[in-house]
Amino acid sequence: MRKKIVAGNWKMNLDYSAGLSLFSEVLNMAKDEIRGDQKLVVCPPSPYLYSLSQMAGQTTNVSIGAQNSHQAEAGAYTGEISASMVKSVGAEYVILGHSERRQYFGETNELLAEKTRAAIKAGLKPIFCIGETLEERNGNTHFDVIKRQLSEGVFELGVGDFSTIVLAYEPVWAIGTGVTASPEQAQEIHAFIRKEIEARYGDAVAEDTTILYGGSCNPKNAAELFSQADIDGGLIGGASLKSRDFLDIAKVFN
Ligand code: 3PY
Repeated sequence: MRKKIVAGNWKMNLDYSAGLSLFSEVLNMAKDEIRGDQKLVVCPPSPYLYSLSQMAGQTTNVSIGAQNSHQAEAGAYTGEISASMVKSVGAEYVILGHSERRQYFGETNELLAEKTRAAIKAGLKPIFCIGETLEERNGNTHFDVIKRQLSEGVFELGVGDFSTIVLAYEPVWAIGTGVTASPEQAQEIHAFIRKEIEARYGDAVAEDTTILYGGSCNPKNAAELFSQADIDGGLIGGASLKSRDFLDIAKVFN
């Protein structure tokens, strides 16, 4: 059975004390409300990673993730953070390839392949984001775009390394816009992604890969989205900044 994951991407929001309060609420609620076989991943701004990891302690169903990490192990890269640094402060996951990184920081599939390799080498589990723009969907090239993001971004990994990855389908037109893909639109792409994984790595790996939906997911639309056969949870933006909303989304699996 593949893992059900609800991950919160706080992006560049909340000051330190607001971040600690929010995470403490999430931890308390998760104790009573989250099933043992489910996973919550909280991805705060990097200066908070260590404190949140300490707070989570031995909690097994709440993990911490970074929002980015560099492709090099160390060196003269002012302002950057390596995957091993992220790992050393207690994080288990790292989001790679979010469309905001692709759009504002020029991250290409090739660069993301390097970042993914570095993250896995450091012992992190990448949450690797893919998704098409509105233009690409309207031009009917969305399947090609997703296929290329997969083949250039993660499909050169060996099967063992690929098995550490969580994929997140986030249509760019649904990020921060309040517009969500319909459950049918999302399921169509998730099924396509799973088929592509099957073609590359075989049926068992495809069946085991967790594929999240992201993009304006909230407590109102989560149940319908997560009830689709190939949607295994969500990567949550704005709604992860409110503990009640975040947990209500995660509770859909109860
Ligand atoms: C969103 O829901 O807007 C996201 O970008 C989640 O990563």
